[in-house]
Parts: sequence; structure tokens; C-alpha cells
Amino acid sequence: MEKTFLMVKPDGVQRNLIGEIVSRFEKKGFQLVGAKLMQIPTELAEEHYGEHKERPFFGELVEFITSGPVFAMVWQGENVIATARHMMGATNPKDAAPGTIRGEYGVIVGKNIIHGSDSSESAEREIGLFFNGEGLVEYKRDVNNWI
Ligand code: FUP
Repeated sequence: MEKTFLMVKPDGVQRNLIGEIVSRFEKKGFQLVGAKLMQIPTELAEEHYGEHKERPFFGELVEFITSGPVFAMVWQGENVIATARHMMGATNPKDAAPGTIRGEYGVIVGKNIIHGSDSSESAEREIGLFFNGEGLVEYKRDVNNWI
């Protein structure tokens, strides 16, 4: 089953949006298979955002993502990579549609609340970087057994 890496960024954590964001993906029907609150070390931030190394905002991006705890998650489900990107909205919150996470809660591109893998290659890479094959749980969901 397809998996993606999602992360509530330091601004989302500080603004108490972890629950709201987790709730959206739960209600959509995706399955949470891994999660942790963590402080990203600088080296991990630089590797995660390696594709932006030459961009003028790289320094600020690394500084921001390491400025406080993030909530790192792995979600599973059919087409979860592309669907999660739709649910997040455009990278720049000013272009993000109302109803999307960035459209509802974000204002500026440098503080856009959430990260999500943009392809199966980046999902695999990012899940490896942040979870290193550990802390992922496979489990069967069967709501009727638990009520
Ligand atoms: P996304 O995949 O939507 O997270 O967007 P990108 O990979 O293009 O950019 C990664 C992060 O860099 C964004 F979340 C915010 C930051 N960024 C800027 O700060 N300025 C820019 O002009 C573009 C991106």
C-alpha cells in the first residue's frame, strides 16, 4: 500500500494544529502508521531539503525547520501521496485554495504549516531519512470490533 511522509512544521506545532491536521487525514480515510514529535538536527534538515541547496531561501528554510519541534508522520492509503498534496494546498498559502490546510491556516510561504512528499521517490527517501525503517506499525483497521 502506498505511503507518504507528512510533517507538521514548527509553526503548525506552535499554533496547536497537530490535532486538526491529523484529524483531516484520519477523516479522509488514510491510516497513520508512524508518528513522532522531534527536533530536527541541522544535518537532517539540510539533507531533507537538499534539492533546494542552491536556492536563496535555503538558509532560512533550514533555520525555520530546526527552530522548534516538528510532528513527523507516515500515512498509508490508495493514492495517499497525491491526495495529501491536494489536501495541503499550494506551496504558497496565498495561492492555496480555501479548504486546504495551507489555504485555511497559512499566510506566508516561509511558514506554510505542513510538508508532504511530492512523489513516490521522495516519499521513500523521506520516510527513510526520518524513520530509518523503525517505528512504523502495520495493523488492520476494523472499527466494528472496537465499539
Ligand atoms: P512543497 O513541496 O510544497 O513543500 O514546496 P517546495 O519543495 O517547492 O519548497 C519547500 C519549502 O521551501 C516550502 F515549503 C517553503 C519554502 N520555500 C520558500 O521559503 N520560498 C520559496 O520561494 C519556495 C519555497
